[in-house]
Amino acid sequence: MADKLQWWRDNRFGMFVHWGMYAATEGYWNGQETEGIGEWIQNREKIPLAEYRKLAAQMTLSEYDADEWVALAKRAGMGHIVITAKHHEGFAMYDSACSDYNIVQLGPSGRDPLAELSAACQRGGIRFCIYYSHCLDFAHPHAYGNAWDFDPEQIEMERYVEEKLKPQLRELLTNYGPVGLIWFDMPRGLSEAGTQDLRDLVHELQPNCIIGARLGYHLEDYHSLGDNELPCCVLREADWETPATLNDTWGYKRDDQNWKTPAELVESLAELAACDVNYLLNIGPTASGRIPDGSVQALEGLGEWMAVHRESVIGTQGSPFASHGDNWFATQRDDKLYLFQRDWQPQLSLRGLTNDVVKASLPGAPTVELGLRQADGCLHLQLPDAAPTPFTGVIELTLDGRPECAPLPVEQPDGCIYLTSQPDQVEPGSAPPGNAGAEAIATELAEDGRALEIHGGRACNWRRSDDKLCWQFDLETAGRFAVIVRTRGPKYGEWIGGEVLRATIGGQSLEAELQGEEAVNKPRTRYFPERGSSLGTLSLQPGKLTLELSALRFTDGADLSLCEIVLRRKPEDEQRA
Ligand code: JFZ
Repeated sequence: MADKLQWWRDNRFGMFVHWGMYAATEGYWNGQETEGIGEWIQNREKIPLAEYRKLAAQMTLSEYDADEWVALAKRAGMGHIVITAKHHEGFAMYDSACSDYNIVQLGPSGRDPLAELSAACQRGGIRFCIYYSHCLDFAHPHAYGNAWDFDPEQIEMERYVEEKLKPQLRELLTNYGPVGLIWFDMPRGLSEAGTQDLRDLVHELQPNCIIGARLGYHLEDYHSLGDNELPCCVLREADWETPATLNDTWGYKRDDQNWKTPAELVESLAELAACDVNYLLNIGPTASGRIPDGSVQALEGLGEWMAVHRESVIGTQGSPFASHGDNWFATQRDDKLYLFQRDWQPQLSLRGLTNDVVKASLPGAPTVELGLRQADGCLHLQLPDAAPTPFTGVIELTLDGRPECAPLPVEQPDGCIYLTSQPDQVEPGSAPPGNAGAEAIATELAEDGRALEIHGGRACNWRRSDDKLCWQFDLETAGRFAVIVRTRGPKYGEWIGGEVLRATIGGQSLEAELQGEEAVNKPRTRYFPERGSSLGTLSLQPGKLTLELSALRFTDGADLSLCEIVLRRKPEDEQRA
């Protein structure tokens, strides 16, 4: 069966567009700047429908040029655009016959922005895709989300499903040409059978349309990480995507100028590609259809990097390595391996690759000769002192075949063994998998009905001291190693800690309280504070070893969320060796 997700995997990178009447408020209500993400303003401020609908008059589209949007997306290296046909507010940004609460009926221009974007995408050769809020609809009395105009006790969701949801899906999948994917969001109130019905309806109308990302009941074709959440390791078992903002809102807010820099965007994109995860990066246009300057600048900056390094990201697969180093990660395509350096260093050495490297070059300086040496299982690259191009550095390797790597993590030349969690199937009581993954042995559900699980390469919902995580790794030379665990705090919050963890390797154990004495600086830590805590030092003998980790004490009110473990060789051993 030809895989209908292949174009999406190959694209790697898409543009998200949050555009609706919330844009007309610019994040202000009654002259006051509002808190939170812009597209939720009606809900947050409990704005009556009768008043909110007047915003339609300001949706002039006077600066809207769909071809310009498509051109910007293409310059940034994006292969598809996902636009909000209807967000939670319930206002259709297209010509809908089944509800006059739409831009063509109520807006001053009479234009249908979705029709224009669909046509522009076709002209530009990129995929047109749709976001549709399928359960929250602040304008319909029988959908969720509006408890100030309607009585939630009276919701008969079936009525909303038949009166609006299904008819609008029919319109969208009939009148706007081929739709690459439809992005559902915030499942709530639908049964599994009702959700399956939506899937069937989409497929009846457009068999090749991909169903993403938050339909519900795991009935999506691919899954979504949390907003702006970057995974902690390669997610090999399923298809994933990270939806992300350029500032701190999806819908336009005039005064949110907290733009990510092109450097951050490049690093996030490259790292997501290395983790086998797609990136869906948002713009929030104004009521007139203008893309904010901060967004344009960020995307243009990213686009300059992409103009040189596109090949290292688009159409690649995630890293073949069992784990990455702190300063490098990788993607692959056929016999090519792309190495990324976070901070440019003239020497890059790494272990775990078993191929012969035929050629090494810099896409940013193709004529520069690089030093290349492979000895004792280690690859050494000698690079120019300064990076040839700004942002994340890229080295292209041509191998003697497809990349082959050691199946277990090994010690890197920096003296560290990095252990990350794979989202493997959890089989209570089974033996540790041989693929460097963590295995969660969740014996019983915790009191809140949830069990320890691996999500986005992180161990979470960890509540029981009889749960255990195991990793295997290969150690070549004996030594003393510090065991450092990296755990994460709540989104936008403070790192907490205070838990007591026990690590056991080959019969020796360490126990310590998490103090968070080490900083962790990666793109994934921008929204989620992450710190490293040492559990102490163990003497290890060479061989295939297993680390077991359990939690002896938890911190009230905090979620123990484990991102990564680092075994770091003590320097005195290096000197002796
Ligand atoms: C949803 C929307 O409510 C929001 O307005 C925006 O459209 C965003 C892309 O998606 O918000 C969510 C939904 C799910 C998660 C986070 C935010 N999640 O699973 O972490």
